[in-house]
Amino acid sequence: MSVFLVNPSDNSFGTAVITPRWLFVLAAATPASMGDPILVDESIEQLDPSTIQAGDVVGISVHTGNALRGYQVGKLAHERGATVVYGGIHATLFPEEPFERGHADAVVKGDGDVAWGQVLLDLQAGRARRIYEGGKLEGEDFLAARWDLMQTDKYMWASVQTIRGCPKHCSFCSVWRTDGQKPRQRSFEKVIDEIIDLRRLGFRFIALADDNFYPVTLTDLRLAREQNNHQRLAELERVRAERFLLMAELAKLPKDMVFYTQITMESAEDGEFLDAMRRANIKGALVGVEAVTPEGLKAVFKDFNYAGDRLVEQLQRFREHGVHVLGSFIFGLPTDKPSTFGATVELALKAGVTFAQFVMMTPFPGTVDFGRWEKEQSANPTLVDGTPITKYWLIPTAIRPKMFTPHPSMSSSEISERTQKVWDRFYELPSIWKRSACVPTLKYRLAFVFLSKLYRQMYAGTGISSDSARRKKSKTWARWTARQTRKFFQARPMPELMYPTWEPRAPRQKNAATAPVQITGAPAL
Ligand code: B12
Ligand code: SF4
Repeated sequence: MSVFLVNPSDNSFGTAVITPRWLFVLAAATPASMGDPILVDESIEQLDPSTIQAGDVVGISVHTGNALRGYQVGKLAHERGATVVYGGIHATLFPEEPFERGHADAVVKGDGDVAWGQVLLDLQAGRARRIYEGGKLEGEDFLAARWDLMQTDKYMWASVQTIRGCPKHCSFCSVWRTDGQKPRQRSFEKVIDEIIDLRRLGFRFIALADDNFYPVTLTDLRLAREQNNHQRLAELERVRAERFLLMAELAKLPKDMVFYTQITMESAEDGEFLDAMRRANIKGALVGVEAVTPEGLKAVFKDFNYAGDRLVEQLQRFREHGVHVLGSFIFGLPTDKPSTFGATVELALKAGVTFAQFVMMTPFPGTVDFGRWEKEQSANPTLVDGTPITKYWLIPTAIRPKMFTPHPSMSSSEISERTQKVWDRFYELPSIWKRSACVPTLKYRLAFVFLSKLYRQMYAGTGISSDSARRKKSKTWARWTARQTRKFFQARPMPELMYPTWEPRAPRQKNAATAPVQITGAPAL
């Protein structure tokens, strides 16, 4: 019996920007008695179904955007006589859908670090169940990824997770529901050991694949103090202290290492934290700006962000502390007007963000926005080719609408066209060249230009472009650019790099709320 793990994607570029971490974590969760799993990342190349034999097990991860391709992969694997198991955020939110659409034999909800091994052992023993509750594991139970199984010449950045969960509750995001609002932090020793594994292999660019790298704000600390909530204050301080310990250790790694993460805007007020990030070589962060007006921020429950000039100042503070910003902006909010598009891109340029993404409002399942929309649609559902629009991920990409929720004053095509213009304006060559001055040498300035163009192109090829001809052209171009760009990220492997010797630390008490792995439902096999 061979074990396959497949990361589904309709778009294969031959080279991928970031490693899909789950693939290498589940490889680590595969019992050694079953041998090394075969890893297939379709963002590099498509699965060859003929490699699957009857009796094999195929694990497939689905998020909402790749669910349809995931179900096709499940069908192909099932036709080859394999047992098909699904997991990932979409399967967690809709555990019945893989059975209805993707020939699932079993589904894992939640974290797979423990549950996946259990599924495989149960399958081997002929006692597998339909649904496994993987739960929300504590940080110390997260597994280190099996980087030894990675095709090192195919990725630009590797991804390491340091914390899971986010205390915020933005209306367009499901993370706080699926991953929980309580931050689950890995110990810094485990994170550093894994990063050393990667640097030894020749990876010096690492994405810290966290929901929110800044889980404790200065406001949280102040409120806990004002409320004399000693227990909460102690917990917040413990979480924060661990962040600083991690950053202090990151700072000791080889100087050529570059980290990148995702963070909330409030961190701009925390100079001590930003300085620690700079010392740790965390050179960039995706900051969810979302909207540039107070009404827009209110609409997405993100009124902890600032608007207007105050926002520009906040974004500039990151730069002042040596952290580059990838600003993330959403278009299509009910409060958006035609003038919002120009104002947003001008703000992004004025604030000096190094990269920017302008995404169309998408109601992701599990979010407040989705719940509201589903309710609105329930009386008289809109159908596209027989599929309710609230299940848009099941609509083939070629006919899938670009926008789902009608806007009060603009048509979907108007929003889409205006969004394209914003991308074009931000990524026009003179603007990119000006921004590229942030890197030291001509070689890196060229890399910056390539990366900017690739970023813009990959987005055009994966959803927001307006026609299929443009998508096809974008894909060919992105394939070529991705190959060239990867060369800039290559580094000399450092097999001589030593792992630090860690002082033992007292084990922490486990959180009683952490769900253990359970098996529910009737046996499937
Ligand atoms: C890092 C990250 C990125 C990175 C890297 C992506 C990559 N190549 O891996 C970047 C920045 C590129 C990115 C891009 C996008 N992302 Co993103 N991303 C994340 C983030 C923060 C962490 C993902 C991660 O690596 N986690 C670590 C691994 C170990 O955890 P995991 O994937 O959850 O896997 C565990 C379990 O789910 C389970 N599991 C997973 N698969 C399987 C399979 C089997 C068989 C089993 C048994 C178990 C199992 O076991 C694993 C270990 O416990 C998540 C947030 C999140 N909490 O998931 C969002 C998230 C996945 N992204 C999201 C979105 C929307 C996007 C974008 C569409 C954003 C955009 N507008 O462009 C793009 C899409 C890119 C694409 N085409 O895939 C959403 C997805 C929502 C949804 N319902 O699908 C999330 C949940 C964030 C959010 N705010 O809601 N993303
Ligand atoms: S968008 Fe970011 S800050 Fe908001 S809930 Fe999701 S992870 Fe947290």
